[in-house]
Amino acid sequence: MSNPAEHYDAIVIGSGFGGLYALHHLRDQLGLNVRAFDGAGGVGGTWWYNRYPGARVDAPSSPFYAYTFSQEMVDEWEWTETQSGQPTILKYLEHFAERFDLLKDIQFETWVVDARYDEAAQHWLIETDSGQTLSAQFLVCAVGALFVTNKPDYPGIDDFAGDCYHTGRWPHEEVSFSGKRVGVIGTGSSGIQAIPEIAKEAEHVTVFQRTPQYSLPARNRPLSKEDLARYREEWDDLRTSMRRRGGWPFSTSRLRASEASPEERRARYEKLWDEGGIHLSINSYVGVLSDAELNDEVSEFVRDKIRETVTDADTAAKLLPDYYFGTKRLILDNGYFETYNRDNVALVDLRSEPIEAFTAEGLRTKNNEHEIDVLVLATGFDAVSGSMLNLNPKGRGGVSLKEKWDDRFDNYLGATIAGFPNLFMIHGPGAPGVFFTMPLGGELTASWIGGCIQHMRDAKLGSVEASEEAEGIWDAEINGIANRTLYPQTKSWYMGANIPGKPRQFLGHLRGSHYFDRLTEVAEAGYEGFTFEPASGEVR
Ligand code: NA7
Repeated sequence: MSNPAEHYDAIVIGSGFGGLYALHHLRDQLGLNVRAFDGAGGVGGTWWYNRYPGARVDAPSSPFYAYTFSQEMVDEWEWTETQSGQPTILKYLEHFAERFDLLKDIQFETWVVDARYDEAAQHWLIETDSGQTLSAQFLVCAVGALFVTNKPDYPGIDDFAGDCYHTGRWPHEEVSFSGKRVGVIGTGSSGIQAIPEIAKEAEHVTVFQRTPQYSLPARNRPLSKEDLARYREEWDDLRTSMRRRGGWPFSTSRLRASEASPEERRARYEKLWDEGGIHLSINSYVGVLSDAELNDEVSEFVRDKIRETVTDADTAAKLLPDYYFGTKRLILDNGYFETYNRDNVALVDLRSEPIEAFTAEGLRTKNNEHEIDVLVLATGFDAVSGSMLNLNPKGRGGVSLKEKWDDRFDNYLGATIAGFPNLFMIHGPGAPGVFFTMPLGGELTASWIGGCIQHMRDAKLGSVEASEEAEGIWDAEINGIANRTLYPQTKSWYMGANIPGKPRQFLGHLRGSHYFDRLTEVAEAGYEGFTFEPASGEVR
């Protein structure tokens, strides 16, 4: 790999929302020579892989889960539903790639299998699974916050002889459940979206639930032409509002629970429940995610809704969540709890009835045998850090990311790592990721990366690297924010708690708007927390 045939200014890995925008920004707005790689067969990232039945965005309204920077894109794309399905979002990303002529610079079905920093040359050396070697001054990792799938290691799971699908690797060809007995493990967003759809078709569905979840009615509906026209007209203001208000252009509630009577609060929860989407979480009262007593009240309200919806009392009892509302990823559903009123759906509570082993025909729980034809694993991801560790770049001194992140995912600004010069992450640990609107977050991060690269070009600098001291300060900032909330008290993938042996650490920045202010401040202060080296020679 010492003398690669091709050299680029930047290599982008990944062509989801973040990677596509990074390619466009660096190539078309900064004039860099950029190459992108994706192991998938097309653009889309998360939306290319997660094509399970029922997959749809859980944003308040589709136009805001989209690129924001181009008024033309806003004007020409016809969103038709408030919560678009996966096929629509994938088409949107394909349209974006075509419209900005990005495809010619993306190599699909190509995995980057090695990435090493060459300190003398101040560039990254890249090797792909097709044997190509390349170099680039900058490596932009847009490798996805939800990419590496989590497969349970139940005894004998590989002996199961029927079809097995993970929601995060759903096949491209149609999967028929007709006449089939289906087992679904996992009731996060993916399971809760998929189960009602599978139940409509399958002969029987058994859901194996480890943790009962809060899920709010999505109330997906057609997007009116009037709303769409208004969004287009007011786009500049809406975009500013999204940037300022944590990702969505809606104000969050400033109401104080203590100033309302229990009856008034209940009436407010009812109203927000009827509105659907995330409103119960962001628009009820100040402090739902930090005040345990208030959270308990909202939690109990949702549990009451589950009791009202599910007709069989035993099943309803098993479905009642017992952690703090909103401290695992909030789920929006389209008829999830109602699905348990169907004759062909059964629920197994793994807390009282754990899985003991799989067989060729199905699985055995503590007290029962469950014969199934199809197994659906909706068991989530090694989230946020998993895809960077999967890439496992080797930084200064040949130290690998696996070594660096052995016990903590140290980073600076969620975008850089000490010891890994000229490497940038989009939606890495320490960034807002899912706590902000992912497409806008990707745009803002890629633009910040572009700004840093431009700064280096202007000053003829060869490398940029975060300091370990800055990482420590950043870690304290992230945890300081998280520790003022109830999030750390719940075992969730936000805390790394869904993967056995994964270091426990809050993986995101909870104050997205503040985070992007911080990025700006750091740049304006001359990239505080970073050290630069002058270019060692002609920067290739
Ligand atoms: P999630 O939210 O991580 O959900 C995974 C589900 O699978 C969850 O119910 C887990 O239970 C369950 N799970 C995981 N491992 C096991 C084992 N070994 N046995 C039984 N059950 C298990 O992933 P999703 O794909 O649904 O959603 C990911 C994100 O995509 C989501 O947050 C949105 O941002 C979109 P647990 O709760 O851990 O007890």
